[in-house]
Amino acid sequence: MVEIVPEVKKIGEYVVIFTKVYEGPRLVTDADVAVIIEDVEERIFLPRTSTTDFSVYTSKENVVENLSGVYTLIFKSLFKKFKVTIFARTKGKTIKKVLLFERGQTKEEKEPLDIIRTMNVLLGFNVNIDKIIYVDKRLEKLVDRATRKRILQDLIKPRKKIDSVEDVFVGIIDSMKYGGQEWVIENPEVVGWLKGLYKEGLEKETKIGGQVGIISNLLAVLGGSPTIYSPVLSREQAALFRKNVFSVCPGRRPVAECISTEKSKINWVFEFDRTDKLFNIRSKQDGRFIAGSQMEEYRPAWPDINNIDADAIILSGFHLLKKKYKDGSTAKQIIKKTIEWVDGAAKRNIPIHLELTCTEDESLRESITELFYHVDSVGMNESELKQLVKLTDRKATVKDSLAIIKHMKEIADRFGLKRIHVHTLGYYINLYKTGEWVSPENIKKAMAFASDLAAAKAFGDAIEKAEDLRMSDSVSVSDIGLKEQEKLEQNINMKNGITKMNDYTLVFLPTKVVSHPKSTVGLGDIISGSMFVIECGYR
Ligand code: 8BR
Ligand code: GLC
Repeated sequence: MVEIVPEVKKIGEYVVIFTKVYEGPRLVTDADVAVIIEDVEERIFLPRTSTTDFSVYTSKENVVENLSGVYTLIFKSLFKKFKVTIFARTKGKTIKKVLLFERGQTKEEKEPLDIIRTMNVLLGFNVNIDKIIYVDKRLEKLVDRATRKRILQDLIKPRKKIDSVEDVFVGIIDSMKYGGQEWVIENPEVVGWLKGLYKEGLEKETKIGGQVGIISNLLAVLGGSPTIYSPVLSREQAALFRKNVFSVCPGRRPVAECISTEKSKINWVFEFDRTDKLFNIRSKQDGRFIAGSQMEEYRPAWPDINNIDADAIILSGFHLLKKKYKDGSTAKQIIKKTIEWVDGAAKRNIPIHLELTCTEDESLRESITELFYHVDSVGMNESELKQLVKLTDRKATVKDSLAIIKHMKEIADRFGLKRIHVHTLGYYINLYKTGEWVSPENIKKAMAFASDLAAAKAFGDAIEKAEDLRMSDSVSVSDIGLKEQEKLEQNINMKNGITKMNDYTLVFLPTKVVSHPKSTVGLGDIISGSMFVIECGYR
């Protein structure tokens, strides 16, 4: 690994920057080094300087001299606060470091992408295949009159789980009315019916699914090399991963070398937008309904935490645990084992985030909350927040940011969380134990980056390379988000998106929203996942 090790000194009106470049323990004496200095207050650039013709401009007065591998730049400056960006090129590879110089001290300033590229992130345990299905008239034609009648009847009191084909339709329509949901398939015959949808030409595409699959691929696209743990990994699942995603099996190896099962874990995702209709019932929003299959093998048996090298951990997938398995083990036992594993990671000071998903079964939801006492952070959308609060307060609402904040605070207090994050269509809210995480300014940077990612993904369907992030440049910030911001400024004394609430600090960000998104499945995962990783990089 190549690393830039800089030292900045201010002597009278001169600034001296010494830079060393290391490749592992070896000092690189023939690197090309370029330095850009930026006055942060006045936003003035000094001429860029470099050892060779590496940079576009070089000035005669300010030259980086290579003194046997100590690249030295001396220049005159009265700036009190400035930013130094150092580039080093060796063997055709260029790396960058950004420093902020203020009141005689230097501090490293990291950019979100640099963090993603350098953090060791471990993600466990849900990886699945998402079969994306069109919601249109062709779907209606698959059921006869009598079934249609039953669907319309069942809509009055949905079962919130799938025992029959009717339940799949009820789930789609209920999600169109009240927002995206995920129900578990309890009858294997329905799986057969869902598998047949491709023959009807209703299957739009096959994507990687599950929080672990989605977030790890995103980190890899942006230049990271995350590690996953998945108890179920078929050849078909493995083929959907980017090449720089690794897996523990048990050592850290390329995903393709860690195939553990023949059978894939498959979910069916019915994506709809606000113009879609099913049996003349119109959708009220863009969203999706997920029919989730259950599998005996789909339960974690965590690898030894002491053999794992991680700077941050993201956990998810507990919503698909079965209450009871054939060998007699239960979801509760699996969660208990997970807690022991989490405590092991906590002893090693590795920050741990739990990402929630729609969990219809109340007792499973209740068991999942046991994990809250042990992790540092939890993340969710507003409907998942509502499901959580409903465990204790049946009348809970999440109608606006004030209601959401009230519930976030209750949960943070109840479980002693260091961090809780909620994303909605239009704004994100994060709540932190003051002084126990990172500065609100850096948190805002992480939130803004996550919003750009979500906008780019909604706009273009997929992010294939880091440059695709630019697609978010043309997307504007949501009016709903801006209105809620005003409300919070008036009601809870928030300034610049930040306010204190007893032991907690709240950070609010109105976010970019694409008016006609190409796809919405997995957006929440990339928002929560990228934000948490970047914040960990600022710790
Ligand atoms: P979940 O996947 O957890 O449901 O989160 C979905 C999130 O995706 C929303 O909270 C919202 O922030 C984001 N999102 C959606 Br849905 N549609 C979007 C759009 N059109 N533009 C930007 N973000 C969107
Ligand atoms: C849940 C679903 C998975 C989907 C993901 C998207 O994990 O089980 O199928 O890809 O949510 O957020």
